[in-house]
Amino acid sequence: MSSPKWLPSWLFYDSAGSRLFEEITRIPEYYVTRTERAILAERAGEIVSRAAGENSLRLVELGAGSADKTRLLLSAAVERQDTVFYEPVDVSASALVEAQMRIEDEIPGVLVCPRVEDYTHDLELDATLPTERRLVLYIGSSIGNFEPGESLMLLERVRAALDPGDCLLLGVDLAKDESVLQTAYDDAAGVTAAFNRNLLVRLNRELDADFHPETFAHRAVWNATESRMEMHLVSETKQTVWLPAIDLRVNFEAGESIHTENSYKYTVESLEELLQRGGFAVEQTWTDSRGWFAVSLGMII
Ligand code: AVI
Repeated sequence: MSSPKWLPSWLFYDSAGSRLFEEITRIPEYYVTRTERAILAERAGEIVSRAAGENSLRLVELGAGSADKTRLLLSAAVERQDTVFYEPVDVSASALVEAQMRIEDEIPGVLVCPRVEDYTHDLELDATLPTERRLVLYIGSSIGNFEPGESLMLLERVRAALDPGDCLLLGVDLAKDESVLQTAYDDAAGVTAAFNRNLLVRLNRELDADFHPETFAHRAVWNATESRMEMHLVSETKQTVWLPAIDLRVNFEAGESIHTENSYKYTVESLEELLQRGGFAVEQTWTDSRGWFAVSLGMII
């Protein structure tokens, strides 16, 4: 048992967790999704033509599509060319089927070619025509949930799957006033708390554990040294939890925490440095008027 205790944040995303995350994206305090959407709504045409140059564009998305944000870029691409190939890459076949139906239904001219792949381990893309360029989307601040070394490895893996002229659009949340971050990760309606505790509900169901999720308090903490928001579940009592499926008993002191998530916050400089270290030349970075979120376009040269 490691000390301090931690659980990997990918465990959040069972079907209930994915629904709760969707709900988080709509709560007033969670500015992340709507701020990135506003940047893309204003800049989609510019981003697409910058990435395409004189060529036609094929969009690849890491993850099964961030709904209306992806739609903005696809619509901008369809305005430039009659048919746009869109390849969402995800481990979940059902999420891909859902994205395919939604996108093909809503944006005539987009042909969806889903790829069931774990892009955090491997990424293989089809060869493109000489007149085509790829634009890979990794938006939604998803990279923020990886440790710095993992983020770099992920970019290097993406780069290895691309050719000169291909681009990556990376969306990250920027470091800002602590109180804004604090309320975004600990909202008044308790949706983020439910999202965090759902991890224990999942362990109860899948590993037959006997966590009492209501005895764990949701804590969101700004770690300025590491430039990240942390989420924790803090045991309110001294207790022992049993996970029979893996024959494990875990003791908690009152006040002891399980660290469940890191959400790294960048600066424009650290974002551009990450892209460069990952092998991309920075073409342009766009932010919103408050400087809360950034999307940056990197190209392989
Ligand atoms: C998915 N990811 C970008 C979210 C974030 O902001 O780090 C997950 C999240 N955790 C709490 N609220 C939202």
